[in-house]
Amino acid sequence: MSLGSDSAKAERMFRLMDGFLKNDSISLQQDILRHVEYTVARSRFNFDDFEAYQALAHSVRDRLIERSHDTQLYFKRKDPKRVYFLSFEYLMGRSLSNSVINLGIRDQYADALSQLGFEFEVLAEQEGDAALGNGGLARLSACQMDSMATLDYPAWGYGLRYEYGLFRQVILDGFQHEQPDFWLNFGNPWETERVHVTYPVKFYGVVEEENLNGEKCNVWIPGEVVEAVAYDNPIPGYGTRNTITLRLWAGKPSDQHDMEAYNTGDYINAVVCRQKAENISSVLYPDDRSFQGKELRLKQQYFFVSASIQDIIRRFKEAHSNFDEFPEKVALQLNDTHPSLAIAEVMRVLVDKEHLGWNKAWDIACKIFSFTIHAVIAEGLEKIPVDLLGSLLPRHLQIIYEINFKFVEELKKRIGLDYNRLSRMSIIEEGAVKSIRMANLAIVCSHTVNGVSKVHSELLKAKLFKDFYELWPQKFQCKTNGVTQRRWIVVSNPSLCALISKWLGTEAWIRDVDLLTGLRAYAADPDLQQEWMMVKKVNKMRLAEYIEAMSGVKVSLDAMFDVQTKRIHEYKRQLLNILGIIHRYDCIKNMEKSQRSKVVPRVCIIGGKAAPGYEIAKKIIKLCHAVAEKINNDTDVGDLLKLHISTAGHEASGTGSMKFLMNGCLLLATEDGSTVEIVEEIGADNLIDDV
Ligand code: B1N
Repeated sequence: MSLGSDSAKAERMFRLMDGFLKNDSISLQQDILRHVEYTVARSRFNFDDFEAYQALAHSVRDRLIERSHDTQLYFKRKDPKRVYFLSFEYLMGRSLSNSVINLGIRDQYADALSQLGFEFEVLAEQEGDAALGNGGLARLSACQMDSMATLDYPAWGYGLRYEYGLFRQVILDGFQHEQPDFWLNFGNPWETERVHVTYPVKFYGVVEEENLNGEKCNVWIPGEVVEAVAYDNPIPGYGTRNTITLRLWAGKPSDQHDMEAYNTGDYINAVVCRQKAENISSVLYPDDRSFQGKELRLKQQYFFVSASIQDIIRRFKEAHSNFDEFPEKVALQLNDTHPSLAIAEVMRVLVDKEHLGWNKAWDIACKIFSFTIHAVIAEGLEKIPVDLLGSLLPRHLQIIYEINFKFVEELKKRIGLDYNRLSRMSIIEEGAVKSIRMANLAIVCSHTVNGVSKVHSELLKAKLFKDFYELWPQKFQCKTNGVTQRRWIVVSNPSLCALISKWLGTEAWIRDVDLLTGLRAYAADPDLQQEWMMVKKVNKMRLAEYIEAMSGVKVSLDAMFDVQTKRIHEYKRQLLNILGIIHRYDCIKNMEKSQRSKVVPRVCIIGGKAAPGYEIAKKIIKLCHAVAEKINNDTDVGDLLKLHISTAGHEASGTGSMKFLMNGCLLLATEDGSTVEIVEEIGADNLIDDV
């Protein structure tokens, strides 16, 4: 990648900046101190761990910005087809360690910090989580961003900048209580606010027909306009300069909507109303897999979709004037149905603003969208009440009706007047509450539809979307989920990372995960096995210390740690787990004392949040605590069984198991989702079936 401009001015700028920031120990120390002094505004002779973390983060951010500029410049020149990933949720977690590892300067930073009297690991602990998502789907988005950056894709991620991430869980007397996660409290060093990248997003109002050069044209006169402001988060690839952007939108009051429009003469109220705009992006909905049809959620979805589409079209128009080229330059990936209003929005822009004509616009839309489904059951699919959509986005409702009308007409030609099938496939669901089936809309428009594991993808074809599969078999694909080894081994388990690199004799596996199979050759080597056990033991000690610090429960290092950490859901069967623990307790109690020495001691660890309104899940949490209370205080059973509940059949894929497996766990699993493929991958000789 080159800076490239040959103008004299650019040359001079380049010389003035003295090239790129340097990564030797002295330069890093200077940068950190400079940020302590001028960014954090603390004396460089007196600053604490948190201030050191802030300065460190800003010095890393500088390096990310350099790469991000280069990346944009490079792709602007090359003008390749860009992939735009639209997701309502991203679980990025912490960025510091991940960034310095991907930049390849972790050791240099550690060295620089130790010279300043700080420890990298300690400062890294100062960072909070960016928890802008619920669980698997949101973390998958984050892992995909890391992979796209690493594989040099010209990609962008788009989403919403929630001010409150997923609620914090507090346990009082065994019950879950929710507390707000105002994660931006101490500032966010990773993001850049782009005050000039803003777009108006319209809501409510009416649609009027106008005459434009003899042609009928629809004009949407909004009742409310909110400004979307871009916040850019750099995502560095590993071992490459490619640094892509996760662009998150925040709501700001719009100046377009003149204060007079409130027409009240009441200045105070007018200002208070403006302030409401910020509410759009304020809070993440904490319910996953249950769908409620709330207006604010729909507003959030349209808000981020509309801003993203405006941004994408602006970028396209900078280099192109003919929309025929749009599908060669733009690919839009819909992460579940949450961003699927993008389809109606693209149609609205192409037809009403760019005046392309319906057929041409539809032809373009059908070439640019692809759709990932994460749901397993029909009840999990989003349905938007027609009345709600019609009031919030009147023009979009018209467009969706038009798409559906044309689709159903076409369908009649293909399948005849099979009214049952026609009504099943229609984008509009008739019934007590007439609603829009967002998944049907997304399938009709997308060129590709994928499930997230083999069994899930087959299920979509055989059950959930059978009618669509029979119509368009070529659209349906499987893209089994994965997780990035950069986060889930390199960042989270440095000693295992060192072991793997040592035995493979290379770090290439950090880029290409398939190379891990090279370890097979040494699997039987007693030296490797011993080193591996040692890594696990040390990690186990760290976990035991953490458990004691968090809950006061002392656990034995000789026990087997039996962990289930994920959202609390009936289908995930935490209840089965806890019943199993009660049974084990019962067996130990009823056992002859002499027999007890044969029992493998266990520490059972259950962790996860319940959606605030999910009563049964909350009761499961209380049950776990009640059982733990009983078992952990029974001196008769001692270390043979301990239960720690962390406060922190229907699975489409499941990704948690991958994270544990790549760190050397034994997996006790149901034969669903990705487990089936995990068995294929590890081989039958590593499987105990039917225990
Ligand atoms: O997506 C993950 C899968 O590994 C899991 O099996 C699957 O359950 C999960 C509405 C969801 N499905 N649906 C959601 C999340 C948020 C929301 O508001 C639905 N999450 C999944 C990744 O493919």
